[in-house]
Amino acid sequence: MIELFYYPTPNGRKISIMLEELHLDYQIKRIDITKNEQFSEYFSKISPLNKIPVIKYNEDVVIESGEILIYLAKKNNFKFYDPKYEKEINEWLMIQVSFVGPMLGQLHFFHKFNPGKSEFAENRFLDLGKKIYSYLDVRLSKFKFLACDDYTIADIATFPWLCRHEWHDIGIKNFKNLYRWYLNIAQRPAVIKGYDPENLGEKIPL
Ligand SMILES: N[C@@H](CCC(=O)N[C@@H](CS)C(=O)NCC(=O)O)C(=O)O
Repeated sequence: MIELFYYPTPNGRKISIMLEELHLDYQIKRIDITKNEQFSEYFSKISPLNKIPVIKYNEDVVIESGEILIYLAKKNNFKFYDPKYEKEINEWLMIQVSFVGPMLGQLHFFHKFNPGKSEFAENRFLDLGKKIYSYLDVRLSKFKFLACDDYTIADIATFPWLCRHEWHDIGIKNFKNLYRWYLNIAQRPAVIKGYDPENLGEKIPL
């Protein structure tokens, strides 16, 4: 049985969605980051940077969401990680972990949770958020999914960040290719299940 150290954030949901897509049995180990449980002695031994997600898969402990997605895909016959598109999948996965997640994460901190604390930071991350929506929209005007015309781990990594679109106030519906991609992924049964693996009644915002 796979153990998923998880909290319902975009990074956590990437992995619950992947596990659902692969039809794997897994057990959620909730690490409540709002209560600083990530800093407990127990979890510090598992996660060197005190971050979720982490998986335990037999003898392996795997950290970092991008690597966890690659690891799970490789263990499962390269599902959602077709070697034919490895370069493009890695590119868009790296774009997610190095840019989309960190910048939208800062937008959440300043625009959603601390408005009025720093006009400079709010404007900077709102501007970067708009750029991200625009870059993704252009890419999705050329391909059905981010890396190619197939659904891959690059989409699985990026989708949960766009699920916070109501927090961003950028207007996802104005980005026609991005919104088409978003609605397509949002209706996948594994995504709906993986978005709320604890059955808390959380729904993907459309
Ligand atoms: N680069 C990491 C980022 C993971 C991350 O930032 N996790 C957040 C939740 S979304 C976390 O655990 N934050 C707790 C903390 O930093 O104290 C990944 O992609 O897995």
